Amino acid sequence: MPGILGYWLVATGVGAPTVALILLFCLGRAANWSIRKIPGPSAPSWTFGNMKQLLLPKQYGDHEFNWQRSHGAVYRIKGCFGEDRLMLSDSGALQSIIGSTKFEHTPVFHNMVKLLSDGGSLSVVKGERHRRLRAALNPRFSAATVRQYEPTMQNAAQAITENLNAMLDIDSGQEIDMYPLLATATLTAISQVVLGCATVDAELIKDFVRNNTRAAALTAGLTSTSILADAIGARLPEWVWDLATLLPLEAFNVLRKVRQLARRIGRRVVQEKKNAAQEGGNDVFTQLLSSEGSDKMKRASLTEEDVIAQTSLFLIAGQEPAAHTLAFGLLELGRNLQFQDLLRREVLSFGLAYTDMPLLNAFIKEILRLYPISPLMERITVEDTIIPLAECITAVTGERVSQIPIRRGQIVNLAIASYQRLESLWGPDAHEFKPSRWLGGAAYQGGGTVGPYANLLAFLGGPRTCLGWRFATLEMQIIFSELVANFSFTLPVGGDSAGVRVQGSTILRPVTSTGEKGAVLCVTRVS
Ligand code: HEM
Ligand SMILES: *[C@@H]1O[C@H](CO)[C@@H](O)[C@H](O)[C@H]1NC(C)=O
Ligand SMILES: CC(=O)N[C@H]1CO[C@H](CO)[C@@H](O)[C@@H]1O
Repeated sequence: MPGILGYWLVATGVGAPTVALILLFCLGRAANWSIRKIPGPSAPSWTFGNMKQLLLPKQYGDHEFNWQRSHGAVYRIKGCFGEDRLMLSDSGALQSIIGSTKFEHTPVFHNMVKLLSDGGSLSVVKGERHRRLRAALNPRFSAATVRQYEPTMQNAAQAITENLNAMLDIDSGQEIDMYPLLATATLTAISQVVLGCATVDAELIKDFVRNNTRAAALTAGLTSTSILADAIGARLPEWVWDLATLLPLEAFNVLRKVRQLARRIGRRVVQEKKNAAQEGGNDVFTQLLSSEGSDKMKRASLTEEDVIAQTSLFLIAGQEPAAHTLAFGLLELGRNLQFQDLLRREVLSFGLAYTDMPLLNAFIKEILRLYPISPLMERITVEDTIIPLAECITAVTGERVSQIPIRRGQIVNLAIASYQRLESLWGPDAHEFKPSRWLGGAAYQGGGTVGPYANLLAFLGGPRTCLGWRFATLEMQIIFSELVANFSFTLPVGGDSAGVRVQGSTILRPVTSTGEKGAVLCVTRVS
């Protein structure tokens, strides 16, 4: 995502002068005494600090997981231009930050999401507006409501089977990129559940997806330039971002197109619902606009525009993360054939409800633990505050520290992937795929309250907990079951070296040997 400002800087040739200006600006910033006292790795350069190591590793975590081994769950790294940053994987610190109103999305994240979705989308709005919008949407994603979406998800899952059956030569173990099939399934499920879009022009949604894929391709890769650009972008006022997006550059054109298409889809759907004589459908938009729903909307002071403004966010947040996670899951199954067999046996045993399948649920937890698609999130403090720690650390001065005071404007890194691999919590085998850790009570039990699900932070937690976490869990139960019941998956010849790499830093994505997003597996029908 964050490549966009870098793209802009390079494309307009303003990179160098801007960098120089911002350098002067940053040099003037007062150092934060307390964070300085926290030990951390040395930085290879002043300009980039540790950011290139953190954000441009060959494989996610190359440096980060080593830093955690040598410095523990709280350490300091250097950002660009001498900035100090906290890296936090301490459960107490993470829990307190994600639950606190004193921490917000950083400007870079905020403006990025605003570009991709809409100024009025749930992920962009803050404070009271966020609370009200969330309160109106939460009931549509409660445990009971999500269960009603099961048939829709099942249809989407069965469509993958049908597609595969059409593609496969007779039981040949053919190499197939599973990613596009998974992405189609998650898009179908989310658009039907949210828009109920039986009648919306499927072509519009296809255009939306194609433009969104193009936008992602134009802005995905983090580079040295985009890292500098983000360091600068963090200091620019929001109106500069808003103005920048008006520039006639391809990336911005495509992003504008994505937003326009989403609004067109949203507006059409809302219009259709209003014209429909009968209130039908339990899709999210219908429910929000229905008489009972619209009472709620009035109470929440939501307008039709507010509903329309969620279209893009839902179509993106509801599709990609789930498709990535599913792809990581299939790849692990391809790597762990014995487990795959056991899982298949469980899925095929008669009459078990998804919630009663121990291996399936252990598997899903293990995949979310090892592959949180947002492995590293940033937050900024909006006022001076204190971060409490679950475990004391030792400052460079030798003093023991159980809480860290930080100033307004400080950026902290929520090291979600690191937290989920902390050996002190998850055991010495924390870096291994081992679903059985969830079976014998060996997995970290936490205070029982870290994140919404299994003490994991893959769905974050607090007021900005993933709205769709129950939806996503059920969807994964259904899709994994369907696929494992009907097909077996193995890694292509050459195994990991030819097949799979995890790549990315703000979003974990499965990549093929050629570096493109994908999950190539040999697929065989199970008779
Ligand atoms: C495995 C799948 C998924 C993962 C790992 C995931 C993860 C996350 C994370 C980490 C956030 C917090 C982002 C932040 O504030 O920094 C988030 C927010 C969100 N997610 Fe998900 N998500 C998944 C699936 C879904 C699905 C299926 C939906 C839609 C039904 C969805 C809708 C949302 C929305 C609307 C937000 C914004 C919440 C807010 O700001 O209040 N997600 N998700
Ligand atoms: C983006 O959407 C437009 C329709 O608004 C479509 O004509 C165009 O082909 C799409 N772009 C891509 C890259 O698919
Ligand atoms: C086409 C096909 O064989 N589909 C099967 C996939 O697995 C599910 C679950 O076992 C079956 O119900 C389908 O018939």
